[in-house]
Amino acid sequence: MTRALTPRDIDAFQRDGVVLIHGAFGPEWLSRLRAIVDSILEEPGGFISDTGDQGRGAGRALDARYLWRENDAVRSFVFDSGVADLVGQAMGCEELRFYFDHWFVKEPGAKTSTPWHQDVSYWPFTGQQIASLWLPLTEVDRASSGLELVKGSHRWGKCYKPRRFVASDQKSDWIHDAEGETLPDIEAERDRHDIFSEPMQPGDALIFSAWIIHAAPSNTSERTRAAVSTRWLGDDVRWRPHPAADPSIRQEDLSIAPGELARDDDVFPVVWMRTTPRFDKQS
Ligand SMILES: O=C(O)CCC(=O)C(=O)O
Repeated sequence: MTRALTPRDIDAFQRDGVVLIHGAFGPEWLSRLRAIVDSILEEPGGFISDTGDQGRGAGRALDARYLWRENDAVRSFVFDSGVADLVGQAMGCEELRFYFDHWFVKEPGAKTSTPWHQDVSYWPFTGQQIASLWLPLTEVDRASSGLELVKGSHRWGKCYKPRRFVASDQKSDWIHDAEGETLPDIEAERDRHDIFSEPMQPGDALIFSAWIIHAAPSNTSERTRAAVSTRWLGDDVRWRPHPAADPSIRQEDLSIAPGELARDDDVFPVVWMRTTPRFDKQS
């Protein structure tokens, strides 16, 4: 176990949809994770979107996913670092399955922002116990593309229509089939919301619900900004493939049928099981 979350942390996650854990990961993990980022920048693999034809340091923005399938260092972080333990405690589930790893790099001056969105809109699942742990590997604040989240929006009872992050992104053309309500213009109405927007140090972590609305501005600072999200599935999550869902995992990759719990041990491996009573049972 990395460390026990406090009742306050767990309450904050349940109430706000996000909790900040200071110093969740130490220098050893950070240096391993930064080495992974360097290798991604040098040699981007599949599942990648990259503006980087100008090369490093020139406003390049890149995101990469599903490295865990082939990269031992990523697997080690997912399985051995205690990351699942933090998310499992926050969600209050009995077991936690891994979905995928997602790396975000914005070089100094990268104009690419991550627009306001809700992760669950893009994913082929239903269920409340879906969350990510977002870990900055560099110092972040608003100028250097820190993550911002609309507190409490995970409880609005809405699954908004997904939209492409970058209009010209041909790889995301599955998004055009999306149904649902359009996300409100959060940027235009910032003052109507309680927005989490705090500077973070490398190793601080945010655990947030897949239902919460969040975004990250472009990187107007002079330093590279890198972060990794790991995505997690709890007890109530069911497989729900639909036209507007990310097709990276296909029905034929799975041993479960639509509507069934996401219990495919190869594609969504169990990484964590509860060994201590839940906080609400202790109190
Ligand atoms: O780091 C970013 O720019 C975006 C992160 C994000 O949206 C996520 O992890 O869901």
